[in-house]
Amino acid sequence: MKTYQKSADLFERAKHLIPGGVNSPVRACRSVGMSPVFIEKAMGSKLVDADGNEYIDYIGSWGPMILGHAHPAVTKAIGQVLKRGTSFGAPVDLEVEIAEMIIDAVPAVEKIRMVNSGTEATMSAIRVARGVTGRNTIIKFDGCYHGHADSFLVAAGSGVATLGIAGSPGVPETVIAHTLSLPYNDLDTFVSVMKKSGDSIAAVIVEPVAGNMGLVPPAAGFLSTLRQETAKYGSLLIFDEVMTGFRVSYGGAQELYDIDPDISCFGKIVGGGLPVGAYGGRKDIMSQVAPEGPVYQAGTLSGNPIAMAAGIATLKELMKPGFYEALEKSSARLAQGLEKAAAKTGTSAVINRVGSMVGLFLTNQPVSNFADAKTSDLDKFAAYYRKMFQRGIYLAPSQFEALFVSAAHSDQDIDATIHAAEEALSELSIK
Ligand code: HOZ
Repeated sequence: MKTYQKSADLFERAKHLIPGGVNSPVRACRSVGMSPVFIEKAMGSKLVDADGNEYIDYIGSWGPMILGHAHPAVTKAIGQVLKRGTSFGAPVDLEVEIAEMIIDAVPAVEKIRMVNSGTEATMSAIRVARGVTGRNTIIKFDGCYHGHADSFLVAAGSGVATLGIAGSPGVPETVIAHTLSLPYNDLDTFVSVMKKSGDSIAAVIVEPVAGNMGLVPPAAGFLSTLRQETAKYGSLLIFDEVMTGFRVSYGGAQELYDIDPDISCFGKIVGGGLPVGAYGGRKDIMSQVAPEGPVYQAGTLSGNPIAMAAGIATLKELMKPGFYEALEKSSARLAQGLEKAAAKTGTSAVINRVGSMVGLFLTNQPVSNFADAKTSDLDKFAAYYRKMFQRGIYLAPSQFEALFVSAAHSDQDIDATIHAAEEALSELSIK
């Protein structure tokens, strides 16, 4: 009989000390009617909680752990750099090395600035876009999430969608007055808004594959239309590749869909599981960033040596021949298995997948934007989540998050997951 007592005790203590007992909202598991478990350790595809329960993990720290947890090459690199110190607040060789690696991988990035999170990357990218264009307004898309900076908390995905809230108190109306949020994958609306307001748009920011409203791929022509229209009106196109960078292919979604954005934002994988973000783009744009240019952005821990070492070690593993092919194979195995499990149990479900990012929506209609995603049966999802959890499958505790497959997921892990899904869904269909 499994117990969760140590996690329950820790959560009780945490609730007195930390808002909601957690340091990021979704992990509180409220939308699936549960309390979180506290993680003791992780290895490969598995997590172990404070009570010793083991899980096959499909969160992967929300994306970074593409190699699996505690990969030996990454832990070794961290260990070696630790001997040199933990933070210098001064330039270090590893920053140059990772900048070279990212620029080599992503041709649209000619210069890059390392920061400490995806949120920092996107908020800095917007500042640069505003500084370069001299315009204030930005366009984002409903259900996309670009971190928690003020400008982005309009019709946002991820935790904002999970909590079912429109935005956030504390965000001045004068700030969000400069943000337009449009339906994802809706070419006509986008083109007509650009026709009317294109001259005042500083930037269009998009998740090229949306991973914060569940998983929603770009429709044919969506990203190329964003590219054409932004170029036409002198607005900058920003790809938020915090999730997709080095995930859907080594060169990210921009390589997969063959689009060159003006600015690209990264996070997650480039930090190998440590707190890292990055933004980069064309030389003429990035040369506007201080101290080369007037747009100010700074950070004490930016380019931290340990984080850079973890990122470099991760990217080196990803460069090995056959890496993405193998990941594609196991991700396809999972998605096909989930589709079969849904069909066999008579469950209305949509499985979306791009590479190793997968989304399962409990709805009977195709999901190509946030409104579609919201047709999902959230109560049924919560019940599905709990049944999977009981079977040792650790999914994102929200209908509006993606699932990440790593290189450490074996066929055995995936088949066990499909088997668990079939059992869980069949129990749900009986009720
Ligand atoms: N907002 C992130 C997921 N898209 C992190 C959620 C969490 O850690 O709670």
